[in-house]
Amino acid sequence: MADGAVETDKSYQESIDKGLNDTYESIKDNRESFDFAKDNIIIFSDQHRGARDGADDFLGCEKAYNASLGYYLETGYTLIILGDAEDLWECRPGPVVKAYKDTLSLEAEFLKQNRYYRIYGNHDDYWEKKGAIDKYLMPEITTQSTPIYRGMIIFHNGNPLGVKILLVHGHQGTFDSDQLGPISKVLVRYGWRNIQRLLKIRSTTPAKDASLKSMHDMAMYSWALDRCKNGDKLILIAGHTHLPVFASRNYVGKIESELKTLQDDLLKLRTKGGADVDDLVRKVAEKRAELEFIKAKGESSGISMEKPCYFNTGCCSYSDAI
Ligand SMILES: [Mn+2]
Repeated sequence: MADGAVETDKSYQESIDKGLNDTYESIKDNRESFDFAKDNIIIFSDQHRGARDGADDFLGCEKAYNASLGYYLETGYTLIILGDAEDLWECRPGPVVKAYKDTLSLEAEFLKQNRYYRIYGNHDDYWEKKGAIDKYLMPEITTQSTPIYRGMIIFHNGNPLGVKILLVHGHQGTFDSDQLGPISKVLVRYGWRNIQRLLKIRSTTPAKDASLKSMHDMAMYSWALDRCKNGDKLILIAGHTHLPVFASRNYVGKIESELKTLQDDLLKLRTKGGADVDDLVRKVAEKRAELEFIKAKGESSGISMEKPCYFNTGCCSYSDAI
């Protein structure tokens, strides 16, 4: 078990394993090669764009997001959108597309330059049907149609090391997605979701529940680690939890580990005796303040996993865009 690991329920893990295995199998041929020494890629997920009402999570993020798109557009980056770009559980597609025409037009500029890929999540799986994309998304923004994938694999040109990066939204295996057949999906979308909206019942999804977030992160990490241990050189990049994870460490995990290093340094300095410790005490105190600040913001507990085979893109739902 990794440091700071969160116990994962066995049946939950099995469900996530199955969901990710099924998706991985089904998208194995959807591969793109890049020259990672030259090609820059930016991945955003979980914008949850709505209709500019009180329930619209993207509203506060719009300025920072559009500014970053402008920056990455001019600097030649390839843009990958990793799911839940629109919240089509809360809104109909037409009004959302209309509300964010400028943002979508910016995304379309990447598409025109063949620097755009898009993967759907659970909140925008409406786009799995090409007809829906052509009807709502494309005509408003561009005449160029683009597929929106279930997932994709990217790798370095020629793949000399055999390393693959799997890109999926990360909802695979959860109740809201792969466990539902097409009929159930329709019932959920048009039945349960309406009741939920009316009665303001909150979904228990990883994006909203801190302990589930950590459990879900651990489940996705464990799946990727298992694949690696079985000889598949795989790095998993997902979104969905709204919790950024870089090289298998979340933000809290990163700050906790930096704090521990500073505290150890301080202890060593004090043991030696005589040295001026004030500067280091201040650094420890500032790091502790940073940790308590992000914990109070609702970030879940520290995750620090043993192998850097899992990354999470976080979300685009805050004014600072993370
Ligand atoms: Mn999601």
